[in-house]
Amino acid sequence: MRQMSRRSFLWAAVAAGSGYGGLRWLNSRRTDEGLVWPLRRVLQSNEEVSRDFFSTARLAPTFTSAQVRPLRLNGDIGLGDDFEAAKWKLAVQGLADQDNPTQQVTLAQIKALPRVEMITELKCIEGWATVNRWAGARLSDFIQKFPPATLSGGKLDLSRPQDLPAFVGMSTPDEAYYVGLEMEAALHPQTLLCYEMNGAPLKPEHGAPLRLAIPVKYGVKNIKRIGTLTYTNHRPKDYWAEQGYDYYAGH
Ligand SMILES: Nc1nc2c(c(=O)[nH]1)N[C@H]1C(S)=C(S)[C@@H](COP(=O)(O)O)O[C@H]1N2
Ligand SMILES: [Mo]
Repeated sequence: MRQMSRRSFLWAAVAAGSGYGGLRWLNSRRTDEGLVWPLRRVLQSNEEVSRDFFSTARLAPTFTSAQVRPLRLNGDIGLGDDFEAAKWKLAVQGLADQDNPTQQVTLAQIKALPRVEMITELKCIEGWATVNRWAGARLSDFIQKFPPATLSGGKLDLSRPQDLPAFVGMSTPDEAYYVGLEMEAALHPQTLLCYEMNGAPLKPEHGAPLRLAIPVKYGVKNIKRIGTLTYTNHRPKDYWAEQGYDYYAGH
């Protein structure tokens, strides 16, 4: 609530300032990463406010089975035909293992992690939303099983987030679509590496063999057909952020 009212306040401040002639002023400002700078600043302060209040205990709303909607399809960047699902492995980079910082993880290894189901909303920045049933492994369980190199060089301890790499980056196997996530979003209990949607194996157009479901973020971050997963301290590149959308993309 606090986050929402603070956010509404920021937008209201912009709206008030952009009344008569204000919009023309706004639109003629220098752009910063594809967006006029005053709006970019607002997104950045929203991000700071959201990150301050973000907690892995704050859950996105969940729904009942009766509220699940038929699959809705959007976005096929990085889902080209030149792909053999049977040969797929997830390339994981930035691992703690000094000798093998990059490893190939199989779907069987991901399915061996505790299976979690959730019914949550996928909200697209285009303005629509749908309710899906997801099944997969928590990304936090994956991170425990395939731990990143820590900053101290010591053993992974999730209660010391300051010792973890700050981000997780993911991209499609062809690297045409890619997203960056703050580590706290990656560790959120509703952030799942999914192999099923609405009770059936994931379909190719929805990202088979493995996609992300992250209901604390907009649809853009729910990357389909994950090919690589990278633990890093550098903010990973993000396809839609490069087009001028909010990098944080939380709601
Ligand atoms: N690889 C890939 N993942 C993607 C996209 C994309 O174009 N390519 N589009 C995103 C967007 S904008 C949305 S809204 C969701 C839609 O997921 P769905 O098609 O399973 O409903 O996928 C996201 N993941
Ligand atoms: Mo979207």
